[in-house]
Amino acid sequence: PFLLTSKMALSQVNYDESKVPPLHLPSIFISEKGKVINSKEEWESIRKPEIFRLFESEVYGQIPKDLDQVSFEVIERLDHEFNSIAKLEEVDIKIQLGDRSHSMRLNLLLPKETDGPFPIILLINHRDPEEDESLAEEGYWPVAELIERGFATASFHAGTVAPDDTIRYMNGILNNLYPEQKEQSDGLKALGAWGWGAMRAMDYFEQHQAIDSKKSILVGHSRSGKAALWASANDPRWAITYSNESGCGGAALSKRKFGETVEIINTRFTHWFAENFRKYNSAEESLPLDQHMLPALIAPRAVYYASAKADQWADPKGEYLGLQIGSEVFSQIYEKESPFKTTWEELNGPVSSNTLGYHIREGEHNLTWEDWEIFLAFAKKSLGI
Ligand code: GTR
Repeated sequence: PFLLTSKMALSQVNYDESKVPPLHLPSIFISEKGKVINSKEEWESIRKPEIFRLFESEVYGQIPKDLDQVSFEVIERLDHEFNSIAKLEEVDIKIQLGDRSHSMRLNLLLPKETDGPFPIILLINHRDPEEDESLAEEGYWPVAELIERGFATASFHAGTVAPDDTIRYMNGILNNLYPEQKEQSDGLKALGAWGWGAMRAMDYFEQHQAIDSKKSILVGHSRSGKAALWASANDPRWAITYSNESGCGGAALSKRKFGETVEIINTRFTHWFAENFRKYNSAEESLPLDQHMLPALIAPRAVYYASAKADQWADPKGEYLGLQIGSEVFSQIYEKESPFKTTWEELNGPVSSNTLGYHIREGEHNLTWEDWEIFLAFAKKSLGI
């Protein structure tokens, strides 16, 4: 899908299961000092903060939490395509920190029929609807269907916090609010910035009378799915996190080196991950963590993954295994039963409990109505609606 440099010849991209190295994953339950973690208290006070810090320093970089003030300027618009069923709020969220400030745009649609409060679905969007007119048809953000099912739904464009560009990514919150992060090897990068954007959207939902922010769902596809997972690990306000085909650096285990690898992603997308992540280019064995630990950081809140069969670049098996192994924190620490009883090879149709779920569908890399439909059945069950 892109030009590989001579150092990373195409032949190095592995799609052969028999060539996947034996998996030696760092244990979720053994602390850095070698203590075996048995209880919720030990998990939350010892191991969970250790793992969080590892992801922050070695993979994604920090998401700064400091800000002085968040304010909202809302324009209610009537001239939009969903006017017969939904109210549209265009929200400019303004964040101030000392004498610095940044504004980001959020679009929120609320069902018109009743007053709510409505459960809320936020989509982090890195695709441009103006350049990509097929978006609505495919179901990437199926506003009408979500509204008809009684959800409020919102979306912000990734570029409103950090442009998705190797050079221009700083022209957002990095330059405007957190310039000191640019000098740090574990400093904020684009994926973290998009996660930060989701937090500011949540700030708006929390004070909105027509929104039930306790019934909140954060959704991201692919690169935005990576951001959604990291956002939710940083922000306990999300009830459900749905990562669609987020692959390398998201749902999939890096140490399998199947499809996209750490080196490839760090070389093509130098603006996504912390600088420290580059230490693991072609050296996944030395990673002190892997992506099975990311859903563990979100536990006991609900986590859902989806894959597509033709999306081998994102390593569907590595995505399933990551969630399956990570689900041990849900079952062993929080007594939430894991639905992932079957091996990958025996998997046959969507599997879910109230807290965890997974599906794989036919077809290519995309977020489609089919994905939403299967996911929404899980979401309703999980939220009890
Ligand atoms: C690809 C990238 C993946 C994934 C995808 C997307 O080019 O290699 O990691 O993020 O883009 O966002 O659609």
